Amino acid sequence: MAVTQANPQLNFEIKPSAFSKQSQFLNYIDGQWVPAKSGKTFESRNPAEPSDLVGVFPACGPEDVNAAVAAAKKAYERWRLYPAPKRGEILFKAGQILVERKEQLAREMTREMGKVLAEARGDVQEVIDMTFYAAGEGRRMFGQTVPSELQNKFAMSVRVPLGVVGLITPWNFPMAIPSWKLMPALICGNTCVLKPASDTPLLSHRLVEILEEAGLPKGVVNVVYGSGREVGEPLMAHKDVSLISFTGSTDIGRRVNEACAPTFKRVSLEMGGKNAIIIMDDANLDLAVDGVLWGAFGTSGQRCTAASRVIVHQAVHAQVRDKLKKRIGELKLGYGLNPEVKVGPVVNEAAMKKILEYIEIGKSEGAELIAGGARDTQAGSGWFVQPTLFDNVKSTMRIAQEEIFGPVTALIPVGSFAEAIEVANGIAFGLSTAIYTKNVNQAFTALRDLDSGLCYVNAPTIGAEVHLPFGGTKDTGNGHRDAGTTALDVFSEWKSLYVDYSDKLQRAQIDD
Ligand code: UN1
Repeated sequence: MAVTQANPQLNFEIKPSAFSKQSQFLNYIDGQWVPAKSGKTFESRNPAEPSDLVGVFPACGPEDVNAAVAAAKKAYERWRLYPAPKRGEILFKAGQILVERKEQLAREMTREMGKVLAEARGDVQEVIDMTFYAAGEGRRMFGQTVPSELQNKFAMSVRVPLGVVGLITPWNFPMAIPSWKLMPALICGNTCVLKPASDTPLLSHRLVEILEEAGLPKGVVNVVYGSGREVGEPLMAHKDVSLISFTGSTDIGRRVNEACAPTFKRVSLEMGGKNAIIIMDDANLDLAVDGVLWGAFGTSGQRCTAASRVIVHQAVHAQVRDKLKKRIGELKLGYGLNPEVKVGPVVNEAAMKKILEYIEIGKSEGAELIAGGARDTQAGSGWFVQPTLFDNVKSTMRIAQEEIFGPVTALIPVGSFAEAIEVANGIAFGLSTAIYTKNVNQAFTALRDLDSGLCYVNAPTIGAEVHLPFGGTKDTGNGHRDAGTTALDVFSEWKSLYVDYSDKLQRAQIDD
């Protein structure tokens, strides 16, 4: 792998052995690695250096989806009967392999998706956490045992799997988000067809290789690569698929919801965000500025939890702006394998263009550009956008309302706590919010009144952990949650069981 030779601007070493030589990758259907039936392929490229080809993947169509669903349907009949603690053992094994390969996987992730190495390690860590967490559920998966209203009658509820589930995952957490869906789906006894994002097929490939190595029976997980139109839509329309779990934009999520309606599929949607950090006049400002830098520019702002709004009390507005301007100027952009780099590229050229368009929209709306605002060609040949700060943004402006999904944040001055909450809630989304304050009354009032699925005090909007529910209100979601025990609710049905051992007809609800 000649990354250093291909780009002389890169002043750090990447061991050639760090990346595998394999460049052709295949679908995984019924335990076999197979090409697309059409023979078509697509490329995955390094966003920091697009001349670096990461791999070539099958570009699938409905016929490949049908084969994957058929394999999953066949495998379901055995997998549903496999005891959950035994399913857990396979996941524990997969977790151990993930621990051993963490560094290698993280490096491949930086290369394929662009996030800096420390964050790629975090992404893999989130997979490890989720895998062990879900594995443990194999010995819990609690239902309820309740008294019956009749004598000699036993009453309880158990979780049962749904069948074949379709998982459609984004590129921004190329392993973590597939794991949020795969691991709970598997522990519940479902079989899966995964369609990963076309920008990051390699990391899903790696995850499935690990599951195979850990002993997952054939057909239990199947992976089909390709576009939303050619793979996603046939999966959503398929009569043998019981659920679609989707993470991505609100626009696509709406289409997923509609596409699943005719077959009454369960649909779990995790969509956009326009997350705010509130900085009150009593906040520790240096801490808050640290939080904004991490929340807004971590993953180059490409998290659904990214802090793309900073609502700041007017008493500390100038101080916060000046501190942010200085600190943004110190952020080093570049290829994320370079340990000095704090901000990597955005995922592809189209994403870069969209972000740059939003920057133009911000300027034309009258927002004041304080830092960044352009493509950075010094950082490398890839899709680099300077970390960008707008000031004096009004809550009604498009840059304060719409998800940009890039390293752009908007400083919105407010005059009071009440106004801060109103502005924070005054958007279509409800994923994550944060408040910096030392006032405990204000902190708890914010936790009560902020309309979002995640709320933080004195920490930024990013950083959710796998054992609590992840998701949002309003246009962010449709009432489901990934992660935590709530993921089990997505991937299982409740079945209520009654056993009457009285040896006579007992009639519930009937007066005798
Ligand atoms: C996402 O942005 O899609 O809380 C997921 C966080 C991460 C997950 C983000 N643990 O920011």
